Amino acid sequence: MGNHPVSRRALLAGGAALAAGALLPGCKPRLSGVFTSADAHPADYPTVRAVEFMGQLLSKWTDGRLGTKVFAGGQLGSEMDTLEIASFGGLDMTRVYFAPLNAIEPMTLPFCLPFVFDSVAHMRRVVDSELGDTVLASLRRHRLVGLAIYDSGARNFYNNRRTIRSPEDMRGLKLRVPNSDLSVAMINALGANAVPIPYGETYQALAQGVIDGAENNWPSLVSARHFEVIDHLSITEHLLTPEAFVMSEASWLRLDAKDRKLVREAAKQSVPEMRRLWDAEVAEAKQIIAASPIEVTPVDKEPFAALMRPVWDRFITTPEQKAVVEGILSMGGGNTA
Ligand code: GTR
Repeated sequence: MGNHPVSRRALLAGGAALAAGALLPGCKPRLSGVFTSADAHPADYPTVRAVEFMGQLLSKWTDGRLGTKVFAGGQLGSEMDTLEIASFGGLDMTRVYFAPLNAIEPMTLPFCLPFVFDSVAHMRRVVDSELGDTVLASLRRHRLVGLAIYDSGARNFYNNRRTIRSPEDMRGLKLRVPNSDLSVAMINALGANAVPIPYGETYQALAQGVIDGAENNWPSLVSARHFEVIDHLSITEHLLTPEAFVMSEASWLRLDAKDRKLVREAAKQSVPEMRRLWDAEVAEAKQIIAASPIEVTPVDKEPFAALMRPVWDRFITTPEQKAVVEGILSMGGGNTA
């Protein structure tokens, strides 16, 4: 839903000018310390509010010198776009799902494996541990500074063709996935046909029948209005992949050591706030779906896991990736999503 081309173009032009050092004499590279940030979700979504919360902390700590301004609703382009813009310095920050990072950095793949996390509590334990820092730090080679990892809950399949109880029911269904080879492979492993489409174009593709369904978490199903154009939801919880909040290295390098510390601290403090907002958002979305005509089907996850599990070996190939996967598994068990 990127229908604000003017702000996007202006921002890109500004970034390109900065990158090329092509500023008019007398112009300072940064007119204010307000960091521009992008998000595919609408203004009231927990990820957007968490980045705004971070900005409020920064503003409080610096008497308004630093802050954040979030361009929500995909105004600045798809998540792949905003990652690219941030990496060349045209945007200070962006919040993306981990899947669009797969094509950029293989160390992001472990968090995107199906059934690798067994609960929200497990995912939170992992991202709060050194493993979270290791994965965020891997983005530095792509001129991105990882600031925080946010929740994204459990993802389920939904469609407007039929009830999905087992993988056999998925045969031939055209299902939208984020733009990532791993996402495509895991859906195709179930016998469905994966169709990579940017998040912001999914509603239209569903409404027009270009695809039969998609998969996502409860809040996205509601906030992106997918629930208005689907009939069947199956609780597969096949992914508990989190969200990444990153800063452009170019913007980071313009900060002095004290401000970098403040940015890191504010990002860190935004995580518990995000989780508080997130848990409330999930509960509300579940209520909205329960009150809708959508058929909600609990499923036996085992047959899904058995078919999807082989993609792990295809995408986890380096000793570094394997160490992350082993670390994740060693922290599992016990809690339910
Ligand atoms: C959502 C995620 C978005 C977007 C989307 C997707 O859960 O928060 O950032 O990536 O999934 O499926 O593309």
